[in-house]
Formats: sequence, C-alpha cells, structure tokens
Amino acid sequence: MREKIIAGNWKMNNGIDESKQLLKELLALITPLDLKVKKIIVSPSFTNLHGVSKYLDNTKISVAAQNLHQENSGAYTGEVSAHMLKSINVNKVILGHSERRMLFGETNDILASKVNASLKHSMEIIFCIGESLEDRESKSHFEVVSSQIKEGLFHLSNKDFNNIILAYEPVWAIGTGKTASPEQAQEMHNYIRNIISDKYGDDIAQKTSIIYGGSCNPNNALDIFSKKDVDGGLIGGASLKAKDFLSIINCLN
Ligand code: 3PY
Repeated sequence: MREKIIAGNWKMNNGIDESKQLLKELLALITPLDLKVKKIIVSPSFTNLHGVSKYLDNTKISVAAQNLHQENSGAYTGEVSAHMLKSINVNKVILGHSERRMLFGETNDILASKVNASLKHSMEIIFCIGESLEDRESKSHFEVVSSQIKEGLFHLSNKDFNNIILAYEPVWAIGTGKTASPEQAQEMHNYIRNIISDKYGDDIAQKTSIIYGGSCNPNNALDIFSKKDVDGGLIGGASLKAKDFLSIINCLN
C-alpha cells in the first residue's frame, strides 16, 4: 500500500499569526480518520517553521521546509541547512519546485547535492519534477522529466530512495489556473513509476508515492486523484484556505 499524501505548499505567504489561524481552522475541520489514513503536510516559509511545528505538536499534521542549502553550515548568508531544520524538529523538505529551478537557478546537480544533504539528516524529501509548456509542445516532456529524476535522484541507494516522494508538477500548470487533465497526469505518473521500476525494481516503484501538483483545487482534485498512479497532491494557492484544503483532502481516497 502506498502512502496517500496531501501537502500544502504555502510558498511566500502568511505571517505567523495568519499561519496559526489557518491551522486552527483546519484542525477544527479535519477528522481523526483523515489524519489516520492520509499523510497531511504543510509547508510554511522558514520564519514560520518553528512556530508552526510547535503549534502542530501532538497533531498528526507534519511540517516541511520549502528548500534548504546543501552545506551544513558556513558563510552562506541568508541560507538555511538541513542541520538547522532538524534542530527545530522539521524532518521533511520540498526540493526542486519549478519556482526554485527557474527563479533561483537550481539545476539537477545542485538538487542532487540538496538531496544528499537532506538524507544525511534523515529527512523525507518531496522532490518536484515537471516540464515547461515548450517541452510539452515539442514533445520532449518525458525526456525532461526523466532527466530531472535520473540526475537528481538516481545516484541514491535503494534504502535512501525510500525517503523520496515524487511530485509531478507541470510548469505550465503552476500559477496559471491550468491543470493537466487526469489522463495527462496518469500518463506521466505511470511513466515515472516505470522509470523508478527500471532502476530500483517493481517493489520500490509500487511503494513510492507520486503526487500531482499544479493548480490542483477542490473542483479538479477528485478526477485527478481517481487515477491509479496519482497518490495525492502538492497544493499551492488552495492550501491557503482551510475549507479548500480540506475539500481537497476529502477528494483523496
Ligand atoms: C501550485 O499548485 O501552483 C504549486 O506550485 C504547488 O506546489
């Protein structure tokens, strides 16, 4: 059985008070059963990680950072390391979001180092991959996604690969209001599972959760999550409203 996962990527939104208010509303709505059978994650900005992780102590909602630096410490002004995150009990991280790749120049090589740094501290990684519109229109989307996975992750041992959740986020569906159709999502998720199987074997491929991201909302989540290789979602804007986030959680069975 694969883990079913809904993760809210809050991006650069919310101060600490707004974050706690959002979580208060979410905790009032979410059922113990949802928390038992689904893995719910929220990912606030660095400044709110400590406050949010304390606030969520003794709940089953867990917290992920949106990034980290590949070095443990040193003269890297403005950066945050895996060691620092672990020191405040944050043991999950999102790596390789397309906004980090495009706006902050994160290459597959840099991401491979970030993956290694995270694993040194036994962190669980939500590793994002996805093609641009240009890639899709030129029919190179499978090749692009395959390189992102191979160059970012395929140096890992079988054991380390168990700490990876894949998030397929087509770049053309991020912040555009466009979503991949359920069939497009399934086609890519199935392709991803096959390349994992070729490298790590079918057991690991069948155990790896592959979640969908990119303008996922209460109206489209049910159809996307109904596909057999889609194990949940990485949710942007809709995770900033407790009711919408909960509706999306409820779409996952
Ligand atoms: C989106 O839904 O737009 C996202 O980028 C989720 O990470």
